[in-house]
Amino acid sequence: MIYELPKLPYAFDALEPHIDGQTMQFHHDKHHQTYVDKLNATVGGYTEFEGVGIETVLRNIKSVPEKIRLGVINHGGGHSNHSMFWMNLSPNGGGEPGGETLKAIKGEFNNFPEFKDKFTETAINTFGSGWTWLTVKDEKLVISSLPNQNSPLLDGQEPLLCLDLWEHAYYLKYQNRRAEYIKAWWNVVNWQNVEDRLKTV
Ligand code: MN3
Repeated sequence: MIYELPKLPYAFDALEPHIDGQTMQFHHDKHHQTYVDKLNATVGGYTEFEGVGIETVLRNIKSVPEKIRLGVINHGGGHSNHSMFWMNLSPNGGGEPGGETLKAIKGEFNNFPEFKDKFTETAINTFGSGWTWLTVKDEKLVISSLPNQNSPLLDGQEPLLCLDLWEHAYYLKYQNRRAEYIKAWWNVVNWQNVEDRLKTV
């Protein structure tokens, strides 16, 4: 087994009432675990993956054997995206960022409310299953949605903040009310984690 499910850095119900404990438990223990299991099944027998983090693999997707490349994009993307999603959230999250993050947001989107509106609108308008991302691309902040489990790392972008828009991320509590889930998610965004990521780009 090359890849492992990371532990959640907080209790399942720590993000309530914004994201409920049952959703978190299924999402982490079942959905994320399945991506890890399928990724391990995909790369099983390929020794070149041993000791190589999934982010590094995705950044160098062209060197992954063609036969398993799509499996690595889907399941490796799922593993990488969810690992980041948990760290992007915190029971002490929400509010507005400071530091370099705020500076970068102001530089690209004028101010935090405009950034928040644009990210929210992009998320609401995402069709089907996918994620909305804040990334650094060519030294600029970019908001975009990507389908399925496609990682921005595949495209040379460095992700700072991600929002899972698959129905499994919100359906138990919010059913079809995706916009309500998106609105609630802002209350648990871990801006310190975003700041830490920005500093390593
Ligand atoms: Mn998910």
